[in-house]
Amino acid sequence: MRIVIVSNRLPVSITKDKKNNNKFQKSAGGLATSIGAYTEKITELSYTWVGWPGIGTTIKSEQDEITDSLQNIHCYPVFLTEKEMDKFYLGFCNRTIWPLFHYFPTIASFKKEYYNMYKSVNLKFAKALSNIINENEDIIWVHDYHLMLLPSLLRQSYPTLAIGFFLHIPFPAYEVFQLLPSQWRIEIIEGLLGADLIGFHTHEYTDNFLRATLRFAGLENHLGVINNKGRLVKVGTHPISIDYLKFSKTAKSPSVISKTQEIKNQFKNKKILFSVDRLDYTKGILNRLLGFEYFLDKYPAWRESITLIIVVVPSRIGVFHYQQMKKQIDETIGRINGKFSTVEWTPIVYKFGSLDFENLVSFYSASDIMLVTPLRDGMNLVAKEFIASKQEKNGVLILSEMAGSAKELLEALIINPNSIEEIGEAIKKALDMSKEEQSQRIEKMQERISRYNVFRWVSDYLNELNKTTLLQKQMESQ
Ligand code: GDG
Repeated sequence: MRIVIVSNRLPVSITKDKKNNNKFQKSAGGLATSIGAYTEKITELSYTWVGWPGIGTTIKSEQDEITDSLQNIHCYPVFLTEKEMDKFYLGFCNRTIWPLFHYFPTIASFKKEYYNMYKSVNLKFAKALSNIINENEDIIWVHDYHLMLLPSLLRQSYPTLAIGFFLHIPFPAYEVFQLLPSQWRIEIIEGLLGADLIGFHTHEYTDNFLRATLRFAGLENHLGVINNKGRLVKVGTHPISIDYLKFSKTAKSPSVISKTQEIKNQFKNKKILFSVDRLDYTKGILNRLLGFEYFLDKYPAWRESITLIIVVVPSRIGVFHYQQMKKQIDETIGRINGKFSTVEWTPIVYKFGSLDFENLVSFYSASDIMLVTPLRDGMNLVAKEFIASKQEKNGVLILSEMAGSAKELLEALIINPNSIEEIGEAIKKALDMSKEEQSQRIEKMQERISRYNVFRWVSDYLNELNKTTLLQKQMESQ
């Protein structure tokens, strides 16, 4: 049995070094981190990862060379041209689906040329997969909103192939999904229904999808199972998790312990607030900054005794709303620092770039308060990673109720990110929380994440997929 993981991007990107040689670089983001943790750890796993390698070459000999070198690391490339990336990735994926599914309909663009390219790139993936699929031995696991038409495209050629689909972002409420032109929304639902199992992070997203399926495709479900013209499709909730041990062990390693201490020494006698996200308007970075400003205004005694360290990782810079968000973040940080800074103290320390893994864990470990304030987020792994890194069981997580992870991390201080006041008051509450309470809350969350880690997530998902295909076989033999 082989698992074929399909996602828009491979877990590595290829770039050119100075001598024009191919260089592999690990891809960032939630999908690569979570599935990557699984493929790295389960060494006996037979798998191939299919996706875009981050390079737009159209020269056949270069493509062959890249295909060969990727084979050694279980990857198979789908080459996308600049035009495809522009209209498919920056267009339909990130200007239509991403804003709409995160409840930003006013900035969603509904251009037909984007959708047409989305269809053609999904078809390109189906064709690329046909070069490697073995219908009787492979399990295909398609990931995320870039490839929602792919399950049914595969199903047309492979009636008995086991196909799973997982959506990493929210599936929106019926009224929001309805904003998609009628032909597109029905094609997307039918596209997904080509899978045997469709997974979501939370019950809300699952219910939203089932309702959309009923309203737009007229298909009812029984306990999450849909009978799609004689083929069973299971729709289920599978909240993604993290490699808990990787974070907890790293946090206890000598080099991270010493880096953690360095950070604490650098911000001596100050409480450290920390946040890290990809640059994205869904992550609520501006609200977080304004919440911190509210706090400093309302509780002046805390000035000079607290620092917010904010890391923003560059992402989708080609999309206008991301450039605009970057500008607003820069300006707001400048304004707040200008308003409160003294000769000895800068309230916000800002890095636009990424941290290596050890540094990331050291910052999680050194911080007193973690701010996770998305306006909408499928799950949010950062919140879980912070908890796993807190091996001293000190610190407080402030978490938006709009993140899927708020359904599991019940002991966090849950806030509504649209309320600047709620964010500011939560900071105060976190600072006032006793050490005992911090530790009790963290322990409960750690217990949950360590039990339901990313390995459980993958195995539960694949078991469920297996059960659904068996049920289908039973039904056919009756
Ligand atoms: C999508 C959904 C869902 C970030 N900065 C650095 C860094 N990261 C890593 C984090 C974390 C990942 O990137 C981000 O994952 P999130 O889940 O927080 O967010 P998205 O990228 O938007 O992911 C999300 C996820 O898919 C999985 O289903 O949870 O809702 O939007 O792992 O650690 N890693 C390093 N340096 C950084 O500076 N090393």
